[in-house]
Amino acid sequence: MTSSATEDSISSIKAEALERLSAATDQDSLERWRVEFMGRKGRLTGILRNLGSLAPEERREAGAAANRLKGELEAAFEAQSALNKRAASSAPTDAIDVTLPGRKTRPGRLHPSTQMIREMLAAFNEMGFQTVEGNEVELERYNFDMLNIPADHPARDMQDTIWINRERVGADGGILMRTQTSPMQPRTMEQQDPPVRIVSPGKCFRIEATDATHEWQFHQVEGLAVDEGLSFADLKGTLYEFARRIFGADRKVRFRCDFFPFVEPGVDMSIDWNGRWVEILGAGMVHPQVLRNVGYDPEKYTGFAFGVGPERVAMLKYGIEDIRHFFNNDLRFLSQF
Ligand code: FA5
Repeated sequence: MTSSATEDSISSIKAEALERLSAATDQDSLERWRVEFMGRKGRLTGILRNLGSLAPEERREAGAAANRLKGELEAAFEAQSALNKRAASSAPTDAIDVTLPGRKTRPGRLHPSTQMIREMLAAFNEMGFQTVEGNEVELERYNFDMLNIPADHPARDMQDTIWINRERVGADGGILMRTQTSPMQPRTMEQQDPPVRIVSPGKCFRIEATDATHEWQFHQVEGLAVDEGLSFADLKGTLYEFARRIFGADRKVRFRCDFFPFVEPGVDMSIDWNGRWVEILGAGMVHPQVLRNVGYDPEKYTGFAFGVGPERVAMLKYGIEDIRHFFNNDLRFLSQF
């Protein structure tokens, strides 16, 4: 073989090797390429071996060209190998593997507050109360004025109420996040004549120093019954029956006097929790002024109302030690219900 023949074959090997290398996009074809061009019996090695048959002058030139090619092919090989590895690692990992065994889907579930509210509503619905829903953003008129809560009552203060607009505008007053579901009492009575028998669930908001039994957002279920001849016995009977349905017949229940400006007399009801009384609701006979405010005749009609906290009820029913679990969105808590 002559030197020029060797150089011809070096440049044709180079062209072919580089073209084939760019098509070797996986590790197997890359390895086949390496064996074919650079292996012990490979084509470049063949040329290097033949150098011995050339005259010394020609050998030097052809040897230098062959070594240059060797260096170029080695560098091209490394570059292609790196390219292949990068492509493999950035390949989509969410490709569907049809050989994987099937897994059970994890269905979502209702929030524990929602479950508790539904259970409570079902109990009251069976006793003849109809469910109505109200607004979370309320007018001062319904949250306070119509409920006989005086203008200087501390609950209207910045410390308890989250105000959207504190400024009084006409009879509606300011705008606030409702602090209780009781605005649904005058809202319902304004819309219909007695008899009334409703329950109204929803979220309430207060500026609270939170602790194990107080959140700044929580739910209430309001209840209201107005008719001729309703008495305190009806109130007690309804709430006893509610407690019996939710907690069972054996759970101890306690009524105590309490004050709310929109009832007279007023009570709260507590449930026995390991020897401790925990308050779950406020209640009472609807104040005559509240009936007058909506145009009902308090000489003809009487009524009772109550506001229950479903988170407190759930805590007692399921032994939850801290109300703050309800709104932390921790699946370890939520998935237990
Ligand atoms: C009221 O909100 C009255 N509107 C209840 C009422 C209705 C009285 C009708 C008379 C007639 P009180 O602030 O006590 O009252 O709240 C009633 C219930 O809501 C409490 O017993 C408790 O179960 C729940 N509750 C009140 N504040 C919180 C709070 N910060 N975190 C969690 N639950 C609360």
